[in-house]
Amino acid sequence: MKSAKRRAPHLPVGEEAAARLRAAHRVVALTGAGVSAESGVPTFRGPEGLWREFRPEDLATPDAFARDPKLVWEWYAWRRERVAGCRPNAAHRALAALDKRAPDFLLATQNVDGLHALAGSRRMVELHGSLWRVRCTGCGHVGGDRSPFAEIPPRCECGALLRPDVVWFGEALPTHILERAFAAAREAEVVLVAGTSSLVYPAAAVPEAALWAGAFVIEVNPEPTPLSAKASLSIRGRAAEVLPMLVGEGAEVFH
Ligand code: BV8
Ligand code: ZN
Repeated sequence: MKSAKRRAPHLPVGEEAAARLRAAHRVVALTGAGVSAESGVPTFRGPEGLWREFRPEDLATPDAFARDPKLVWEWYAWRRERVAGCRPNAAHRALAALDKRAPDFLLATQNVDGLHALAGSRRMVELHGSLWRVRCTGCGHVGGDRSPFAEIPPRCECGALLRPDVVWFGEALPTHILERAFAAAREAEVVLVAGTSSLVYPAAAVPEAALWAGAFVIEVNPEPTPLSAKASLSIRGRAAEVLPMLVGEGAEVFH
């Protein structure tokens, strides 16, 4: 039986959120660029999200790649360089701890930076792919590692162009990954949504599906988002500060 969705008004929000997370058997977490902001990874919509004068939406599309694969690869090479110097922060570590603690857990991330895996998250799906993988536009081979490319744009042994193994705007997410995220969301008792502007779909529909199914949804973001009014609890704060308190024994500091 799913725990009551209604708030416990007598409890400070942080303490209630921590209590719900501790009591839940089936937990899902959804993260976005805000969780990696404190590791120095540029967010998409933040001021530092821009590369040269391009908006991410201009470069992260099949059309942009068809038009100018070199330009698009220069952008991804620049992001790989930036992220290579970044380390997981306390938010990533708190989610890795939650993965170890919760009986039934899934982390669905929109981030392509690989920091959740570096922090030790295991039960996880990368909804939008990874900066550290490439896919051949000819033979479909998927591979790649963290070493810089010998040439930009890089090519596959078969001679065809390689592309980043990420989901571009206008492209469908891998069905098995999407289904896993929505199935877990529909079964979850508690869903933790951290560091996302909740603007990009279908990722932003994951907590909505959970709410429909009666889950308790906790949002963590310094700014309000379109999800804030719908969430069971919306906590204003930075992920690296709030998530350790929600997951750790330190919830009492919310007094
Ligand atoms: C698809 C990989 C169809 C690439 C990414 C109109 C309405 C609704 C939807 C659409 C629409 N028009 C088009 C669409 C669909 C589109 C979409 O949703 N567009 C949006 C912009 C409206 N979606 C798609 O195109 C998807 N595909 O629909 O396909 C289809 C279906 C079947 C068959 C064929 C086609 C594909 C979407 C995936 C695109 N790829 N990334 C790459 O990375 O290069 S999306 C990319 O942007 C990220 O992965 C992420 O998802 C998104 C950025 O969002 P966030 O991560 O939330 O980051 P953002 O900067 O926005 O916000 C950061 C937040 O953190 C802020 O709220 C901030 O306050 C907070 N924050 C800051 N600091 C902190 C913090 N929080 C906590 N702690 C802090 N310290
Ligand atoms: Zn190939």
